[in-house]
Amino acid sequence: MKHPPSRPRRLLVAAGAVGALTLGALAALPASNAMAATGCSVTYTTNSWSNGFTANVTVTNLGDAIGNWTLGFSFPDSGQRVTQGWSATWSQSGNAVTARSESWNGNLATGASTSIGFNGSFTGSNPSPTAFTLNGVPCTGSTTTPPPTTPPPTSPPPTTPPPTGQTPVQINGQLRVCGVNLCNQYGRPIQLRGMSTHGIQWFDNCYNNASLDALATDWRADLFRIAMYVQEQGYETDPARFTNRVNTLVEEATRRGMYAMIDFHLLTPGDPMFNLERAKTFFAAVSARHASKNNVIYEIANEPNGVSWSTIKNYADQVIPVIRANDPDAVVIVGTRGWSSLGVSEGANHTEIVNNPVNASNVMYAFHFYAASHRDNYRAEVERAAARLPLFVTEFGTVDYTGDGGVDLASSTQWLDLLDRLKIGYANWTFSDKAEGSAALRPGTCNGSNYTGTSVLTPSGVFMRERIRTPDNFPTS
Ligand code: IDC
Repeated sequence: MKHPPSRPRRLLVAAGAVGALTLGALAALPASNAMAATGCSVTYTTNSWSNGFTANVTVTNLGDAIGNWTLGFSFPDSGQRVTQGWSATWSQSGNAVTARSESWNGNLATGASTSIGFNGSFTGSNPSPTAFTLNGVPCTGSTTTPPPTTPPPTSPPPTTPPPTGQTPVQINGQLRVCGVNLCNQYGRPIQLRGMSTHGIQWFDNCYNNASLDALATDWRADLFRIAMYVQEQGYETDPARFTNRVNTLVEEATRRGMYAMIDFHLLTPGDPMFNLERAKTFFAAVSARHASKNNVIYEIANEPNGVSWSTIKNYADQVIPVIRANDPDAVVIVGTRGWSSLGVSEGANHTEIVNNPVNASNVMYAFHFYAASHRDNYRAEVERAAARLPLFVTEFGTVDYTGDGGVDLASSTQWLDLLDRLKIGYANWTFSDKAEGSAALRPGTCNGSNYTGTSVLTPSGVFMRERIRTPDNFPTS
């Protein structure tokens, strides 16, 4: 722990805010340490179901700035367990729980807060812990522990509408996976809604100032997914050119306050291992370039197919560390078996992931659907999976799985209603003018300069623009 050189001790109102050092210990310490003010407050809130729960813990440092921290508390009931934590390294011994800061959230200035959390299980009751310590000092600043009997909220608490004139990234900031959700900088679950490019090797002319302005301001999209095919005349033919183009499009999304999702669009062959070295090279480059941004999401494998989950996991376990080495706090999305169907299209289901998740935190799993082809059994699987895994629909179509045919309005509406309810983010295939049903722009649109309004849109585009324009619900406290 680093302390600033000696300076007057801050007066703290909260009782016990100054460390519990004895006078003798004070005398023995160098002056700078003796002057360090300590103190903290913690809020601990839970949402529980039959015998599981999610706990969100906000830690506020009331003392001098610290460079790393350890939070400690004890579960009141012996059956309570931390099963999966995030935004800290969690451990448990008996009833005692410890959460150690990560490299990216260890620094806490005076008055600064950080939100961490975990999924837990319990056998008897699930009382909230009442005593917390930060670096060994009791957090008496004001500890809020709602009574354990509070039922989980059935609908999100009312939120202040976001200030107008702010972009999705200004409002939400750095995102983080929290339990099965994607949370914003206030630690609150959000849903991102946006569009995917078509293959940038084919429809590059569709991504220009006018079209991206329209996406940000007329469509009010939160998210822009950049589909960089690896094969089919994509990345493998000219890695430098495609890396540059992806970087430029990330910058363009950033300028407009949208989240940028970098899609390593592997598809044929479906074995991600075929592209492992390319993926490492590509993600090392783009994560270095965008490390300081707070709006980049990495999708490392579009649609693995014909391979087991353990092969996909093996790929992910090698690619994620490459990204994390440069950009430790970015959310990473992992494709799933059977064209990112959570395994369903190849006779499996999400439990193979639950039983063998990737070796990293702050990770989500991709689910893709095409509304005219994938219906109730896929929706039911998403609903089951969403209770246990953080999901992101990084690609879907309103049409059939070929990307063509008519819009299935009924199925598309059912899907999007489900995703809205579960707060699962999505990107629609495609913001392009290809002559196929899934394309949002009418053929020829990208030869012109107008991308706003509905006159340039296909039926799929009209439907998607309306869904995406609907005001966001981004909590700001
Ligand atoms: C489709 C495109 C189509 C292109 C084809 C082959 O819509 O124009 O010719 O790819 O590259 C996916 C894939 C996505 C597919 C889409 C529709 O991720 O690349 O795009 N789809 O078939 N998975 C399921 C459907």
